[in-house]
Amino acid sequence: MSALYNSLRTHYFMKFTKPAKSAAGLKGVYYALKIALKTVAPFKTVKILKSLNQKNGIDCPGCAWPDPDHRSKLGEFCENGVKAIAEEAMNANADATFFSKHDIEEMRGKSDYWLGQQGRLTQPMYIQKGDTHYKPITWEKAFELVAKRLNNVAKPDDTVFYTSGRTSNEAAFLYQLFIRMFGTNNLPDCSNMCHESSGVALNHTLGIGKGSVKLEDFYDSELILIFGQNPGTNHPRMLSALETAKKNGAKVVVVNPLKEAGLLNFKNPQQLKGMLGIGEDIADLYLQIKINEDTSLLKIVLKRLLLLSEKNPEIIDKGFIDKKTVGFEAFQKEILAVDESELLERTGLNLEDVDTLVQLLAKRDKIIACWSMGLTQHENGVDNIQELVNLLLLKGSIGKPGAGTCPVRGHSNVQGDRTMGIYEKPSKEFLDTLASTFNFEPPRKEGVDVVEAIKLMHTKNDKVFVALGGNFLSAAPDTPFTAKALENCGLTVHISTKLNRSHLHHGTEGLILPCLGRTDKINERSGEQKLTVENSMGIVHSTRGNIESRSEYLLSEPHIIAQIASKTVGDSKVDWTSLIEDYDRIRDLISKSVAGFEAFNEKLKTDKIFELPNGPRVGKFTTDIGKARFTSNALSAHTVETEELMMMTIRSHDQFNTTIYGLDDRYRGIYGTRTVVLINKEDIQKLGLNTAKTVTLYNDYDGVHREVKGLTLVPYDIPVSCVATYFPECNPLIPLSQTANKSNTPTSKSIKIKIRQEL
Ligand SMILES: Nc1nc2c(c(=O)[nH]1)N[C@H]1C(S)=C(S)[C@@H](COP(=O)(O)OP(=O)(O)OC[C@H]3O[C@@H](n4cnc5c(=O)[nH]c(N)nc54)[C@H](O)[C@@H]3O)O[C@H]1N2
Ligand SMILES: Nc1nc2c(c(=O)[nH]1)N[C@H]1C(S)=C(S)[C@@H](COP(=O)(O)OP(=O)(O)OC[C@H]3O[C@@H](n4cnc5c(=O)[nH]c(N)nc54)[C@H](O)[C@@H]3O)O[C@H]1N2
Ligand SMILES: [Mo]
Repeated sequence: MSALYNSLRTHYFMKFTKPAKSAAGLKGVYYALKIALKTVAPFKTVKILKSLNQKNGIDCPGCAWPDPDHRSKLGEFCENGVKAIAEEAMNANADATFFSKHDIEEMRGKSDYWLGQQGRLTQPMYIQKGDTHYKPITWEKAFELVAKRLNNVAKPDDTVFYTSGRTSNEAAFLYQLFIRMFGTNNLPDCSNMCHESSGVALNHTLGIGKGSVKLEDFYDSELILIFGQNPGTNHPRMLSALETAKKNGAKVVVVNPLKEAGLLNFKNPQQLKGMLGIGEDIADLYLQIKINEDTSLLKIVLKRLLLLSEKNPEIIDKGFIDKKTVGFEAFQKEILAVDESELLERTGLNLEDVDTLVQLLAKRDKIIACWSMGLTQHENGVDNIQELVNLLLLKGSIGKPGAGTCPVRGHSNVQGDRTMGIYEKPSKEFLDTLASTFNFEPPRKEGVDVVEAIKLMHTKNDKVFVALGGNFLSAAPDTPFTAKALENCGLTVHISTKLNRSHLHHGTEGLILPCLGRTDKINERSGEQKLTVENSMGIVHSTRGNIESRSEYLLSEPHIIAQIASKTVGDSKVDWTSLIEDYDRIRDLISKSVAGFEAFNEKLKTDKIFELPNGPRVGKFTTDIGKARFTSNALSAHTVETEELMMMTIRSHDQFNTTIYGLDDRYRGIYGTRTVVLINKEDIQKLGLNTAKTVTLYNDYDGVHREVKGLTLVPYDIPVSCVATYFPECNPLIPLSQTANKSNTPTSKSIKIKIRQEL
């Protein structure tokens, strides 16, 4: 396992400067193009960028932020979108010659950055335990092997089918249909590690696991709250929406332990003013809260609003509360009893700032609450979101223009994949529809999520693991444990575009099946094909790559799935091969099976984009009781002992999840390294640490010693007793046992650690 750790310690020329106070501008465009032109031919870059996020063009494979109706003439993409397409469209190929030159052991010693830089996978590859190298295999043999191994397992539940959120609706639909015909609901996906807490909280309180706002709501809003999100890096085009909102008079409040540049000031590179370096201040109030104390803050705010409303009843929306919600009395009783000063101390904030937030809320009701991983990846992640919903319900701020919930999604089609049935806990209604449409009895037992899947595969029982995209090993917690889980499988199959660490910890047998990506043209018997995706706000639209395939061997994701399905479950109920001659046929099946997709092909032809049904958006709460629920929510149970610190694992500006574009985190002033610990100066002093020497982070959850070595301390503006490190380098410190209540999401943003100085 030591190779696994070694590979994470890559130091180039390190440099630390003051964090930036503004994001984007021409500098952003410059950096993006610099990265793109280093790896992609110029004509290809231009061709892709011209089509990126345009109607009938390529949907950006980066984040899921929606496209505005009026696309900018200067291109509708951001710096990190350019990096995403450069990563996919790069000229280099990790082909059969590459694999013959590099053995598994050697590749395990390389960084994630190096693995990505080797280029696109171009040919199916196979390896057996004991072999040193992956070797080419024909598609025919690969499909037969997968079918044979799947059909040989003792029971269908001895398999795990993972999905990452870049997969199209068409691929996701075929995949889940095939898997359920095969006989299991073991469909873990990246959502389990991401917005699962949002889905659970929103379903329970409002009746749908998705957000309620549309892009236009930002332009109408009076107050936008941004909790635990770093849009300057992870959703840069959201900054344009915030800029417009501010011009229209909205106030923006940010709650985040770090002062993130994009939330301070934004120079819009799509506008002349921004190009000239004139920016718009974004946050009117910045609350630099301690890690996982958002619910403490919200409880104080809720109490103050309730108290104010005793004299000024219009501060809360009693009409809305009476008509549309349940549970208000219990909620009110709980909140009025909280001890403000105790809560305030936990947050590390000052009362004056908290009161400014209360005043802003008191006078407004067109309020949007945005959040991302800073709220979901904690033990009380579901509670965090439910408390935020309480605030919106109190103000009557859901189901009207300019107001509502906005969980800002991660992967570009993660929301669509769920809509298509990628879920280990499918509803009875969804399974009933599949049963009647396709004339088979789907499995009714709930399947495993990511954490449960790792435990299942660890049991040394020759499971079969299939991944439709993603990098299961590096994304999951407890890296060495997860590596063992993959190695214990009988067969591991990765349908991937790029080489990653998951490929290097294969089962008794391992397959890499290379596929076409978002930017590639898909040609099938009936001609060129388009695919579809759903953005973060429930809007469905098409995406069509425009680059000719680089290799005769590459197949699309739907094509690979249909072939595996045909060979595994046969063609008697679904004619898999005919479906992939013309993807309209897949969409016809989706029309019959998924609510909101009726006449799918016709809608795509006439309207190009369409909106899925969303009750809360129109003030209809689709819970089992037909009303929204006020809830009572837990605070973080964490206490850090002396010498302990609370760690959050976050993304740098130069990465997309486990894909590392570069070694800089420009906005945070970190260059040439990813093995860092952002830490408050006071903690450095208190713990007597020397920043000139590296440190080891460690913890001992469940009596198991976990550590990551060779990290550099960076004194940073972060609350005391909190530290930040990068994902995935510090995932070995996250125990599999630390997950959120009710959503089972790994608590990647609140892990207790200690620091040991290295000699
Ligand atoms: N370029 C790029 N774009 C991406 C991605 C990427 O890796 N790169 N990833 C995509 C995916 S899958 C996702 S899910 C999203 C992720 O998008 P984000 O959620 O923005 O990503 P993280 O880096 O995990 O950042 C979390 C933010 O939460 C803050 N935070 C941490 N703990 C707390 C807390 O306890 N309370 C509060 N209030 N804040 C906290 C951190 O300081 C940080 O600013 O982005 C998507 N878009
Ligand atoms: N510690 C810590 N861990 C985390 C997080 C965190 O904040 N902290 N965040 C979590 C979150 S929010 C998420 S979403 C997960 C992400 O988990 P994943 O989605 O599993 O990880 P990615 O890094 O996005 O996957 C990258 C790989 O996907 C493949 N790929 C890229 N494009 C395509 C494509 O078009 N088709 C196919 N078939 N393959 C493709 C490439 O081979 C690439 O190497 O990680 C989670 N893990
Ligand atoms: Mo995510």
